[in-house]
Amino acid sequence: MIPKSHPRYESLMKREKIIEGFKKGIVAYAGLIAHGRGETFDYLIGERSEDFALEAEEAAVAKMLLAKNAVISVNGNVTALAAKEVIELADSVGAKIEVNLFYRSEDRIRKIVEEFKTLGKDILGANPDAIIPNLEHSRALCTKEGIYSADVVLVPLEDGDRTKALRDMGKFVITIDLNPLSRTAQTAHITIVDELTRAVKNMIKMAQNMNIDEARNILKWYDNHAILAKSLEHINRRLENLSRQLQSSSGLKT
Ligand code: PTJ
Repeated sequence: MIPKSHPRYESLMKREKIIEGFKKGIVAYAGLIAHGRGETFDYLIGERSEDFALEAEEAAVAKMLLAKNAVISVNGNVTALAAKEVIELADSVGAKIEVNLFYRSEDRIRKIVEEFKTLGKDILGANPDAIIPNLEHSRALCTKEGIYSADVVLVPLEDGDRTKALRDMGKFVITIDLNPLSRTAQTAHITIVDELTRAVKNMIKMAQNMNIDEARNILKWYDNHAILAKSLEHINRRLENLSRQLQSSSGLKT
């Protein structure tokens, strides 16, 4: 049991959720590694939603509100960390949810579908009837009603290949990825460089307060390359400041 007073309570609780998800058979082995990679980038960012994240989150909500068929693609890590919040976001922007796995197994698909069902939500993906072109077979499986016919797809914690394949199908792709250098981050139309749970919670609030005119206006000004550049500048500046602080106190007795 992690005490609430622990200075790293939030981060440790997320880690517990991933471990719990792994024990339940929802999270893949590689999901444990992916989470650690995310933690590292979150440490560098400072574990809060910075302006470049909030701006991208606003644009993502705007795009989903304006979409004809928006779909949120969920995998093992997303389910373990934020299934409840993802449902709330989907309901706020009128999106469907579809399970789509990198390390696909029928057992994990079933468990993820059941996890959402327990929370009161039927999701797509258990019975795929379409294929994303130019992707290795099992990862390409999707549904006509969901990802295949979607105009906007949110793919949090995703791999670059599928992001590119979805783009090549003409879809508008949004991702949430703490690593601004990942292929997904570089390939998506909107890249939210923020921790999944924080991002989704922010987006739920934004969706509740945004009308269609505001959504259109937000998208007019959005520039994803500028957002990625800001995230890298932020990390760079933060590390320089931390390094300067250490240099100015060097020589002091510990
Ligand atoms: O459940 P599956 O089979 O679909 O597999 C899911 C994983 C995540 C294992 C799979 O998609 C994978 O291997 O992903 P990658 O290539 O490791 O990419 C995951 C990205 O998400 C990395 O860039 C991480 O930095 C980032 N990331 C990890 N945890 C978080 C995160 N970004 C935001 N919030 C997080 N909590």
